[in-house]
Amino acid sequence: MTNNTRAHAATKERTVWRPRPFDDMLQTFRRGDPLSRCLVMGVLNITPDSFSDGGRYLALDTAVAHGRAMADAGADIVDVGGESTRPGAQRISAATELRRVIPVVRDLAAAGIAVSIDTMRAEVAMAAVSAGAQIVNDVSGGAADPAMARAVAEMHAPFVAMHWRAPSDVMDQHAHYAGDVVEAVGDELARRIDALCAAGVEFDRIVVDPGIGFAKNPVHNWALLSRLPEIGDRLDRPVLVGASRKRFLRRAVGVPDLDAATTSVSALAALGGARCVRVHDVSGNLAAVRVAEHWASGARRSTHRV
Ligand code: PMM
Repeated sequence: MTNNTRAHAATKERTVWRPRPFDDMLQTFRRGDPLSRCLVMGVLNITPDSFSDGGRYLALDTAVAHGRAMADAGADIVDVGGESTRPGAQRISAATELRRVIPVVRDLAAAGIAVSIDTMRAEVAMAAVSAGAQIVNDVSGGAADPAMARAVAEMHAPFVAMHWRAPSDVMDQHAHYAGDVVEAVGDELARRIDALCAAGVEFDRIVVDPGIGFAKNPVHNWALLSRLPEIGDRLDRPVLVGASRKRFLRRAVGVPDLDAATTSVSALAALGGARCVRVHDVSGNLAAVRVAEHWASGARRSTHRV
């Protein structure tokens, strides 16, 4: 390769066009436009022990192939995570997390795919954004790492702040709410948003998540899902829902294949105003949110003459 062709290849790599679905969604939300289609975020866990896909994508080529396959199936965003947060999971080192996620983020972003980084560490978030990630998805909402809020503020990245009370190894001990769980989660998320904004994070770039399955029992999860509009209205922020294949669904539906239950939740969540669902089965959930989109626009149109 000559110096010229090398420079040309480098320029091409830098200028690869990448959709920015989260920014578009945040803008739509800011303008108060009617709900556009709920986004579909595909889950890519590069971990040995996540409860659904643990161990399947530890090799770089299989991880990248699965990320690409989800994008081909219609995922708006691929969410790359290197640390399991299943109940009981122990923390891993930053070095291990970086080694797992950064090459995958780099390859998917270079392929023009919108990537989010699922991490509780500022160091990992910054490295992932440098490698091409557009969104920081933190299950602790910035509470696990005191450096996260400043890092997000400096990077101007959209930030998913999930409701979280404690690390995964002890979170089940924190599934107690004195009063109404929906009010409590709303209050705790409101305090988290205040802390993030005090550290410089732009309010307009925050997306909230009720944290299904995190320090919640099934009753809490169903209350939060069935009252999503209250959470979004109370916080004046778009809502993301991550219920895919989670334990409480198995108990509720009583069948081992949880993708059908997840797609039902996605359709109902989208009708309840969720702006993004984080899921394993992209095509099924894309169909679900498209049905919800038509359902909602059918309801709007039926009040006018067509
Ligand atoms: N759940 C998991 C991991 N990351 N991120 C957000 N924003 N919301 C979630 O509910 C969420 C998340 C754990 O589930 P997994 O093991 O299937 O990734």
